[in-house]
Amino acid sequence: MAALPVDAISELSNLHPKPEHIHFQYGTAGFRTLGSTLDSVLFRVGILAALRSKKLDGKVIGVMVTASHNPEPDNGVKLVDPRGEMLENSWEAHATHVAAAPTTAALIESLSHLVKHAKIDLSKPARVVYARDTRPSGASLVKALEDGLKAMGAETRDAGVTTTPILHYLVRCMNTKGTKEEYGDDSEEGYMAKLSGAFKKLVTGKSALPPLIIDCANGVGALAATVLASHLGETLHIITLNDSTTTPGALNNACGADYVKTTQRLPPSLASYIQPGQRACSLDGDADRLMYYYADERGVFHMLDGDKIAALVAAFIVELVKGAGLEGEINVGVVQTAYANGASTKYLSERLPVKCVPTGVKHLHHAAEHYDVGVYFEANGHGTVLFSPETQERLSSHSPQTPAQSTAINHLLNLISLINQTVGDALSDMLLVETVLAHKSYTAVEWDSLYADMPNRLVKVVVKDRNIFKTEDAERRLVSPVGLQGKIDELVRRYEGGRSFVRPSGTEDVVRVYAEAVVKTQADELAFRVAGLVYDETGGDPAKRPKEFI
Ligand code: G16
Repeated sequence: MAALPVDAISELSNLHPKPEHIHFQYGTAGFRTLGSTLDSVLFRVGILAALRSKKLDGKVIGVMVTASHNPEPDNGVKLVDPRGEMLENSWEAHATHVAAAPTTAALIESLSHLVKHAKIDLSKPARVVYARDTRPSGASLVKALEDGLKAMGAETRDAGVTTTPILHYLVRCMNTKGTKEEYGDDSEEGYMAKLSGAFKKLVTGKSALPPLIIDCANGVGALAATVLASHLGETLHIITLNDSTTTPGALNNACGADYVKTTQRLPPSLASYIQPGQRACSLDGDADRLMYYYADERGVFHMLDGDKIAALVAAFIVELVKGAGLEGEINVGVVQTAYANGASTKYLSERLPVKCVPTGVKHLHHAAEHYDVGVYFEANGHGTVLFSPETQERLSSHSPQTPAQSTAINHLLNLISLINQTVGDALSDMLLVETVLAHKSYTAVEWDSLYADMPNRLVKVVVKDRNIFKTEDAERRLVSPVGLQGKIDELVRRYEGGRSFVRPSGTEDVVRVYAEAVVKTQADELAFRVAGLVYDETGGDPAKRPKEFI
């Protein structure tokens, strides 16, 4: 029976000591905090990735070094399971425990406990693929990760600087190579060829769309979007902006999907490029989120967020399923979170089954797996579409009765190749949106008119300890601090069409407040009032109370 390589771990662990007084926690999307504090975490994640691979009989595990939408000084790391999905829930607690060990001796003890508790056969091989985004802190954090992998004697592959969704794609490809579930060629080139090939087939015979502006958030998406553009050639004219990946401080700064969603504004850097009615989109720092938008003739900004993408895509897939003669046999459903705009939930639930789950792709992904075709999108633009294995099989083996049915089935099969089913993927989602727009001959304005958003506002509140905030009912209600939800309910009642909820962020050290109301000024007021309640209730320093909190 093989044992933990205690000597190698100890020797290398001493080079990566845990900083005192920092509590690392595996949150919504892995560990995420100031990059300069994460060295020990990366070393330990290397060990964890190897153990997870051993536990799964040598399947390839992914490690992505990124802090996605967060500002440049932040960084983070998350583990990717063999099918390209997020790390299994039960291992998040193991990861937190291992990262918390204060000393090398405590680390060995924590790892030994994990090996025993999870019944890991250490004689199995460990195979890990890893990548990072363009953050300046990434390179040294990868070195720490490599030390952890080395301590465990893992077989490794460095996928270099690439997007989060490409890393997820690689994991799935490597694990399915040579099987009947083969997902694609396990290279960035394979990813580009798969997506662009499917897109070209889907838009054959459709009128070319006007040029699309992509705001790359000055992140790794700029590199991938440029390669994709060359693969697409004439099929889709792409203009990439905000592609300064080496300019210090530029990443996600006044640009990117999160900026657009939270400020509900055009990135200022796009203002001189975008024509009235022209559609544009923003990626986030690691290209797993996507926001579309346009400015109208009067210069008024209109956002086409994850909810609008879900509405567009779900309706298109339902139409194709009907066209294929499979209505009633293949059921399409949608998964959202509490952040979904009330108008989108109303629009979608009048047409399809809709489920609400807590924030985090991992929750949406698992809920979407319960449908034959599960469309999941967070309002922030993070999402994808899942086709169950049975549905894929049924589509491949179905004999169409008419040429129209045959066309619809081909479109569905090509969509399966176009969509990155491992995780939300801004570039794949972008091609999906472009496909639907081309098929429906929609402009951004027509797409926007599917339903009118309820005015809404998202506010961040910095509190002493966000861990005291506990929620229930898919994060729509607070159970702790006790009594606060009652006060929020009391406020919400005073606003027409009012809705508001409070939850701790899993990626930033803040509490998020969301509010909706029939009138925009009322939505803003409700959000700031609730934010004020949160701030005061939790003992915020009155001198530092943001002045907009009413
Ligand atoms: C991550 C998660 C998303 C989540 C977002 C914000 O996105 O993958 O599912 O919506 O964080 O989470 P929170 O409100 O808990 O901070 P990303 O793009 O930052 O990796």
